[in-house]
Parts: sequence; structure tokens; C-alpha cells
Amino acid sequence: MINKIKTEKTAVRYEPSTGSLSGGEIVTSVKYLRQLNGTFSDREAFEAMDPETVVYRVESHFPVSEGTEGGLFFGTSYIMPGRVGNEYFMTKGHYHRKADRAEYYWGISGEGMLLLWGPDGTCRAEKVEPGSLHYIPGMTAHRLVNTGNDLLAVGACWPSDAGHDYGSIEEKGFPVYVVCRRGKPEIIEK
Ligand code: M6P
Ligand code: ZN
Repeated sequence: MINKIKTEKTAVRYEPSTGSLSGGEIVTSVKYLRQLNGTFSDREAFEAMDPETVVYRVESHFPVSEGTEGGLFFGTSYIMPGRVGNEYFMTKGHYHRKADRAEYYWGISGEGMLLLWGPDGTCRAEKVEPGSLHYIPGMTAHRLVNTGNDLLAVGACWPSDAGHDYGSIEEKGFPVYVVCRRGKPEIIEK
């Protein structure tokens, strides 16, 4: 049989050098400093800053509805360069509501760290840079930290039924924080 199917361009575009998503249905969410109350360790420095400061932004493509089993979501997180006191700007960080769901992150631009807090209680950090690929196993809390002077752009792909659990981290906090010491990132255990 002769194949008469024509190729089509997909509606959604992904710009590999920046991670930017466009076309189709792209949802952008912005996280302001005021929404990260309790996340940073230096409370005094936090209070002194403009609560409307943008800390990070996420562009996402949700081809199926949240909670769908077997589907995937795709997104790019852009973490601004900056600090609260000595602590670098970072994402809120989360477990998955369906705790065993895994995720991929990959570095697009900028430099940073991915903090991974596993079910055995140990915390480790992976260096995020353009081209780095990070497999986040299930049951593992994950948080991105921008340790550079430029925007940190990181791609992500996760199951559409994973969901987010922020509560556990809000209650306990991550066991480490990442600060700038003599111009370099240093991981401090709490
Ligand atoms: C990535 C994905 C999203 C997540 C976002 C921001 O794009 O992991 O699921 O929402 O980063 O991270 P957080 O939810 O921790 O603020
Ligand atoms: Zn996740």
C-alpha cells in the first residue's frame, strides 16, 4: 500500500538553546519571593527584600489533564540568579503526591545544583550544567538551586499522575542549604 500520509509540524515548539516552549497550550507560572516564606534560612534577609521579587518561572505543556495515568508532562524551569542573605535562589522543592513517581531533569543553560533527598534520609547534590541529565527516582524530594550569576534553565519531564507534595518539605525543611562562601557554593548541613 502506498503511504499518503503527509508530515505535519507540531503546534508546540521547544527551543533547545533556551528551553523556551511556545505554540500550543503552554502554561506559565511565576513564583514570587512572598510565596517562598519559610523556605530560606535567613529570615531577616528575607523580610528585608521586596516580596514581589520573581525567584523562578515555569513554562509547562500539559497534553493531558492532571492526574491522568500513563501520560507525561513537560516543562522548563527558569531560576533567577540571586540570594536571600547568603543562600542562593532555589525552587520550593517537592515530593510527588504519588510518591513512587520518577522524573527527568536536564540542564539547558546556567549553572546550579539539584538537591535530592532520598527515602533513607540522605541528601545528595548533582551539578546542573548545559547537557547534564538527572534521573530523579521515586520517593525522592527534589529542589533546584541557581549557584551561578546567570539564569538557570532546566528542562523537566514527569508523569501526569505524579502530582506535588509540598507539605512534607514545608514541615521538615531540606536537611541542607546551599550558600555562597567566598564567591563559591557550599553545602551546609542543618
Ligand atoms: C519542574 C517540574 C515541575 C515543578 C517545577 C517547579 O518544572 O518538576 O513539576 O512544579 O519544576 O518546582 P517546584 O514545584 O518545586 O516549585
Ligand atoms: Zn517533581
